[in-house]
Amino acid sequence: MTPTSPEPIPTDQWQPDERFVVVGVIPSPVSGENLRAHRQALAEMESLLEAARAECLEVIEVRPAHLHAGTLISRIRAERIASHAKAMGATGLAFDADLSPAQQSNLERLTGLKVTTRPEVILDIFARRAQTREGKIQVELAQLRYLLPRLKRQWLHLERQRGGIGLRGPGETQLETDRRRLRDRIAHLERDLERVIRHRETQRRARQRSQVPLAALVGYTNAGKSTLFNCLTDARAHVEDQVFATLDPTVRRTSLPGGQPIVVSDTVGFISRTPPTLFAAFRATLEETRHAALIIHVVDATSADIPTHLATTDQVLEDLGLSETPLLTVWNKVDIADEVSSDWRRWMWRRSPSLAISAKTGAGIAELRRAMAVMLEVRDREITLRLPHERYDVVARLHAVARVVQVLYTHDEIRIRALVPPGVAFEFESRDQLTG
Ligand SMILES: Nc1nc2c(ncn2[C@@H]2O[C@H](COP(=O)(O)OP(=O)(O)OP(=O)(O)O)[C@@H](O)[C@H]2O)c(=O)[nH]1
Ligand SMILES: [Mg+2]
Repeated sequence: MTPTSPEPIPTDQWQPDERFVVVGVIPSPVSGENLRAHRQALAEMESLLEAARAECLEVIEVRPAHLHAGTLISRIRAERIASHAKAMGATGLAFDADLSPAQQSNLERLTGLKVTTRPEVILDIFARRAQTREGKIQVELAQLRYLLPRLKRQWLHLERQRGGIGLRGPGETQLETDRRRLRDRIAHLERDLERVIRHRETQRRARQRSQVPLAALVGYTNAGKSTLFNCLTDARAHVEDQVFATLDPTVRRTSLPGGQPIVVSDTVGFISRTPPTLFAAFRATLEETRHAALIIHVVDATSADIPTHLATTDQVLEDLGLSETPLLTVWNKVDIADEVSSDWRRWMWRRSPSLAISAKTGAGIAELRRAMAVMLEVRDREITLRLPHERYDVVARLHAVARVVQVLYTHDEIRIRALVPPGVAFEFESRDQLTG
C-alpha cells in the first residue's frame, strides 16, 4: 500500500465543440489496393471522430513525394491546410498517421491549430466509454503512457489556452516535476490493475473448475459481436452503430443443443492500427479470451475492407497466442450484405469453417449453435478414475458418453482412463479429483 496515492492527472479531454479537418497522409508510390485501404482508414477516422463526439469538417488526402522528418508533410503544405481549415472554422487537424511527439508539437507550432492523431482519438473514445474499474484504470494508464513523451507539447497547449503568448516550453524544473508526478501515478495504477487482474483470475479459475467451456466472440469493431452475444445468450449487452460501443468484457452462461453448458464472452472490438500502448493495456481485458475453448470470429459481411478487418483480428489472435485455438468464422449482417456487395462471399469460401448469419434477424443462428456444439465436442478431456467394483454404473456411464481408452480391473478397484467431452466432464470431475 502506498501511504498517499498520487492524484489523478487531468488528461487532455476534448471540448464538446471541437471541429477537425482530417489529414490522411499517403506515402507515394501507392498501389491500387493500398490506396483503397488508406481511403477506408480515412473513412474510419471520420467514424472515430464521431464516436469521440467531435465533428469532421473535411477529409484532405496528402500524397507527399517524400516524408519530412520534422513535420511529416512539407511546411508549406501544412500551412496551406491550416489556413484552409481555419477558414472553415476548424479547431484542429486530425492526422490519420502516427505522428512522433516532435512532429506533433512542430505541426501545432507551425499551424497554430490543435493537432491530434488516430491513437489520441481512440484513447479519447476509450476514456469516455470505460465503465468498469479495470477498464478505467487501463485507459488512464494508456493515456498517461502516451502523454509522457509528449509532456512538453501538452504544456504548450495549456499555455496557449491561458492566452499565453510564449512558445517557450516550461522551465526544466517544472517539466521534471510533472514527469515525476506522471510516473508516480503510472506506478500506482499498475499496482491497482494487478490487484484487479488477480481478482479476475480467481473468478476465471472457479469457472474453469466447473468445466464450462468458453466461447469468445472476437472481431473488428462494429461487426455485430454484442448483437450476436445477445442473440446467443438472451442478454442485453449494449449495441450501437458506432465504433467501440463495447469496452468492458461481459460473460454469460447459456447452453447449446444437446444441453451442453457454455460461457460466451463479448469483448472490445479491434481496429486496424491500434495504438500499441492501448493494445498493451487491453491485453488484460482479452486475457479472458486466452482461455477460450472456441473462438468465434465475427466479420461484418458489409464491410468495405474485408481483408483489413480479417487481417487485424487474425493478428491480434496471433499476438495473444491463440492461433491454435479452434476458430469459427461467422459472416454477419447477411440480411443486408448482398445489397452492399457480394465481396464477402469470395472471402468466405477461403476461410473454413465459415458460416453466414444475421445476428439481427436470427438467420443461421441455429446452425451456428449446432456448429459450436460440434466444435466444442472435439475438445475432450482426459480423465483417470479409480473406482470400487460396486460402482460399475460409472463405468457404464463412461462407455455411454465418453471414449474409454483403457480399463484395468485389479483386485480391489477398477482403473479407467477416458476422453470425456467437456459437456459431460463435470459429472466425473469430483471423482477425478478424489483420485488425484
Ligand atoms: N443489418 C444488420 N445489422 C446488424 C447485424 N448485427 C449487428 N448489426 C448492427 O451493427 C451495429 C453494430 O453492432 P454491435 O453488436 O454493437 O457491434 P459490436 O461488434 O459489438 O461493436 P463494438 O462493440 O463497437 O466493437 C449495430 O447498429 C447493430 O444493430 C445484422 O445481422 N444485420
Ligand atoms: Mg460491442
